[in-house]
Amino acid sequence: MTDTTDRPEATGRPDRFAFDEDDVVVTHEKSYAAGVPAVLVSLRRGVEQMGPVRTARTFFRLNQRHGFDCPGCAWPETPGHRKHAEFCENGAKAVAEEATTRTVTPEFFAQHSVAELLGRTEFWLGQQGRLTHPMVLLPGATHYEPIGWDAAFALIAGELRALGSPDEAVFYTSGRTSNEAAFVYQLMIRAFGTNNLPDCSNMCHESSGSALVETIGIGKGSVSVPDLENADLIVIAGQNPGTNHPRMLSTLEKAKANGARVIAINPLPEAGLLRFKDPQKVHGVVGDGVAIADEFLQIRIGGDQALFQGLGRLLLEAEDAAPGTVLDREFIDRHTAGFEECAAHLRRVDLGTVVAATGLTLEQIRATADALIGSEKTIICWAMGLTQQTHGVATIQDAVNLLLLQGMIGKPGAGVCPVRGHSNVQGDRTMGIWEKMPEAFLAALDAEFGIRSPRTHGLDAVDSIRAMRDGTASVFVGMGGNFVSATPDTETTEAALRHCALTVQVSTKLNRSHLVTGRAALILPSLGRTDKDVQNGRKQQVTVEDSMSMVHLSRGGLTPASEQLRSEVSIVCGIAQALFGPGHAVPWAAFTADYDRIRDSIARVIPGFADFNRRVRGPDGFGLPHPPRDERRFDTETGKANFTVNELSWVPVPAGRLILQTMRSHDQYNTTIYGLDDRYRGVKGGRRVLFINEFDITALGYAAGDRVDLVSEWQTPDGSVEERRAEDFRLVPYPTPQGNVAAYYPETNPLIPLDHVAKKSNTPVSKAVTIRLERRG
Ligand SMILES: Nc1nc2c(c(=O)[nH]1)N[C@H]1C(S)=C(S)[C@@H](COP(=O)(O)OP(=O)(O)OC[C@H]3O[C@@H](n4cnc5c(=O)[nH]c(N)nc54)[C@H](O)[C@@H]3O)O[C@H]1N2
Ligand SMILES: Nc1nc2c(c(=O)[nH]1)N[C@H]1C(S)=C(S)[C@@H](COP(=O)(O)OP(=O)(O)OC[C@H]3O[C@@H](n4cnc5c(=O)[nH]c(N)nc54)[C@H](O)[C@@H]3O)O[C@H]1N2
Ligand SMILES: [Mo]
Repeated sequence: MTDTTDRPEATGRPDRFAFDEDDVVVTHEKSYAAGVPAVLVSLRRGVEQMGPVRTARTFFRLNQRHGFDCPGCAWPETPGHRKHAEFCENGAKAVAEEATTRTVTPEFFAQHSVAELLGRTEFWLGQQGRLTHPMVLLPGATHYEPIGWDAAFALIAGELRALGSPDEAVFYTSGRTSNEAAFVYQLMIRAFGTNNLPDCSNMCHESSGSALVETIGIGKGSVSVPDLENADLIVIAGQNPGTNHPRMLSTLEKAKANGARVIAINPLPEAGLLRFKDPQKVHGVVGDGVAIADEFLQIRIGGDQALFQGLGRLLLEAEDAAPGTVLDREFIDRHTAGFEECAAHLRRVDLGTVVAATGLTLEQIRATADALIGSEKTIICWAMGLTQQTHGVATIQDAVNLLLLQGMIGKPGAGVCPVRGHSNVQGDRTMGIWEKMPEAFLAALDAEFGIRSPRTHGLDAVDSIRAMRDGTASVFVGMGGNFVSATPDTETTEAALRHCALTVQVSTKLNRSHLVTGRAALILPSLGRTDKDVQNGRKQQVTVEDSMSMVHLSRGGLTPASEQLRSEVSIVCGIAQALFGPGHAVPWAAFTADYDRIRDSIARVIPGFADFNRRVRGPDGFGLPHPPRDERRFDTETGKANFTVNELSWVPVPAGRLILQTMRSHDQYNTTIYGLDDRYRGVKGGRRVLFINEFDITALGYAAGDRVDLVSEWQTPDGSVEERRAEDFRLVPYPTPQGNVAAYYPETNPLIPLDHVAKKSNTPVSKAVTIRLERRG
C-alpha cells in the first residue's frame, strides 16, 4: 500500500484556489488536524461568545471530575487521567455556543415575525443567543409571545388529552438530554400511553444497534479507551474523528506509541486521520505531528461491505493454506453460531466484484488481510459512513463476522467500537428512549410505578414524519434537537409538522424547528449542560453515559441566561403534573425536587444501575455491564455470537450521475453552524460547496468554481423517478473517488427522499444519494 499522508500534493491541485465571485475561498486542504490553530480558534470562539472571564471559568470545568460533561461528542475521558484541559477545539466551540452571553428575549420575538425568521439561515438563528422565556405562537399569529410556564404546561396537557389516542402524539429526543431527564420523559410518555419515542439515534447509529444486537446480543461497543491504547490494529471506517471526535486522536496517538497500526477507510483523505498535532503536548505545537493512519484505503461510497466480505474470504483462504494460524477455532467452536454457513458464503465472494465495488486494488485488499492476520488484537471503529447506507446493517454485520473469525470480541485490546455522536445518545437509549424497548424493561418500569406501559411498538423518526404527513399524528414534542433540519426530505418533513395541531420544542437555542410549526407552537427554554441547576434550594447534578458505557456525573456551574429557564427534568415533570393531575402514581414533584430520587428509581428499573447514587459519586463514575466484553456471554437467540450471511450490496454510479454523501464541516455541530469555515478541507467563508473529483468536473463539462443546482433522483416502487433540488452549490475539486461527491448537511437534506432508508434500521441514507448537476442560468 502506498503512504498517502501527503496525498493533497499527489493530486496535483493548485496550492491556493480562490473563487472570485463571492466569498467562498478554497485553499489547499490540510493534511493534519489540531495544533496551534485549534487552540487559538477555541479561545477566540469562547471570548467572542462569553467574554474572557466566563471563558476561563468554563473551559476549566469542562470534563473535570467536579465539572460538566462536554456537550460535544460522546468520546470518553481517559479513566483516572483527566488532564486539566481535557477538551478539544470543537468541544470548546460546543461549550461557547451554549455558554454564550447573547440572548433571545421576548423583545426579540416581538421584533421578528416567524415569517421573517424563516428567511434566516441556521447559522444566523443560532448566533442570536440563548432562549430566555417560554414563548407561544397562537393559531393564526405572526409572532411568538411570552407565556407563563403553567399556562404552557396546561396547553400541552389539553392538546394531548384531546387526542383520539395517545398514539397521535410523537415525542422526539436529541442525544444531549441527561439520563435523569430522559428517564422521566419516557416514563411520562409511557404513562400517557404511547411508545412513539423517535430519537436522533434513528438517524445516527440505529444501524449499529440493529447489527450488534443480532450478532453479539447488545447494541453497544465492546471496547474501552485502554483497549484502544493496547490494540495491535485499529480499523477506522466511515468516521472523521479529527472533526467529530477530536479527543479520539489523542487515544490513537497513544495506541500508536504502543505499537498499534491504524488503517483508515474513507472516500476522503480526512485531515485528522492523516496527521495530528496534539495541542496539549509540546511536540504537537511544533513540528509536523504524527501520522495517525498507517494505511489509507480510499474506498468508494458504499463499498465497505464488499471490502469486509473480501477480507473474510482472504482470511479463510489463509487459514486453508496454513491451518491453525489465522482463525480462532476455539472461540468459534465455543462461543459462536453459524460459522459454516457464513464461511461458505464468504468463500463464494468474487474478488473482482470487491475491487469494482471498493475502487481499491487487489494489492491493497490483500495487504489489509495480511494486517488482520498479523494482529492479535483488532478493533474496528466506525460512524456515519457505514450506518447511513442502505446496507448499513449488513455492512456492520460483515465487520463483526471478520472479528468473530479471529476471536476478537471479549478480550483485551480487541472488539467493536461504534463511535457515538451526541454526548448522551447512548445513555438516553439505556434510559428507555426507544420506540421498541424490550418487555423486561417495560415490565420493570410498570412494577416500579404501578403504571401499565403500552406494549405495541411506537414510531421512529421516519415513521413519525409519515404519520404527521398523513394526519395520524398531530402533536409533536421535541426534547432538544432540531427535528426539521436533522431529518431527510425537508419539504415533506416541513409539511408534516405544519399539519400538526401543536408543536413543542424544549430548547436552548433558536433553530428552524421553532419556525416550522403546527397551528400552535411552544418554545420551552431549558438549562444546558454548563448551567447551574438548583431545585428546592439544592444544587442538582445529572448523569450521562459515554460511548464506552461509562456513567458519570455532570454538574454545570454557570449562571443561567435567565431566571425563567427550567431544567429538562422540571419541564417534563411540569408537563406530567398538568397532564395527570394530583395524586398520580409517579411522584413527579419529588423527582423535580431531588434528582437522587429519580436515580433511586432508575437503580431499581435498569440492570447495571444498582446503588446508582453512591457509585456514580466515585471519582470516575462506573461502567455498565457488557456481557460479551466482560465474560464472552452473548444474549442472542442462539445464546452465542452469531455469524451472519449477508447478501452483498454496493453503490454503483449510474452514467452521468454522481453519488452524494452529506457530512459535517469542521465548523458545525449537526444543524448548529458555528462558522462558515472548514479549515481542514480548505474551505473558507461558505457552505454551499460540492466536493468533486477533478475528472468528473471535466467529464461533466464544468470548470472548478462553477455554480450548479443539485438534483436528486429517486426511483419509486412504481418505477417513476422523483426529483428533489438544492440550489446553488460551487464545484470544489477535491480528492474524492470518481463518481462520488460530498456536501454539507443540513443544506443537502432536501435531497434525501423520506423512503430512502437503511434496511432493518430505517435510518435515512444520508451517505448515498443519486444526484445529477444542473448548471445555474
Ligand atoms: N464537531 C462536531 N462533533 C460531532 C458532531 C458535529 O456535527 N460536529 N456530530 C456528532 C454526531 S451526532 C455524530 S453521529 C458524529 C458523526 O461523526 P462522523 O461519522 O465522523 O460524521 P460525518 O461528518 O457524517 O462523517 C462521515 C465520514 O464518513 C465518510 N464516509 C462517507 N461515506 C462513506 C462510505 O461509504 N464508506 C466509508 N468508509 N466512509 C464514508 C466521510 O467521508 C466522513 O469522513 O459526530 C459527533 N461529533
Ligand atoms: N443529511 C444528513 N442528515 C443527518 C445527518 C447526516 O450526516 N446527514 N446526521 C444525523 C445524525 S447522526 C444526528 S445525531 C441528527 C442530529 O439531530 P438533532 O439532535 O435533532 O440536531 P442537533 O443539531 O444536534 O440539535 C441542535 C438543537 O438542540 C438544542 N439543544 C442543544 N443543547 C440542548 C440541551 O442541552 N437541551 C435541550 N433541550 N436542547 C438542546 C438547541 O436548541 C439546538 O438548536 O441529524 C441527523 N441528520
Ligand atoms: Mo449522530
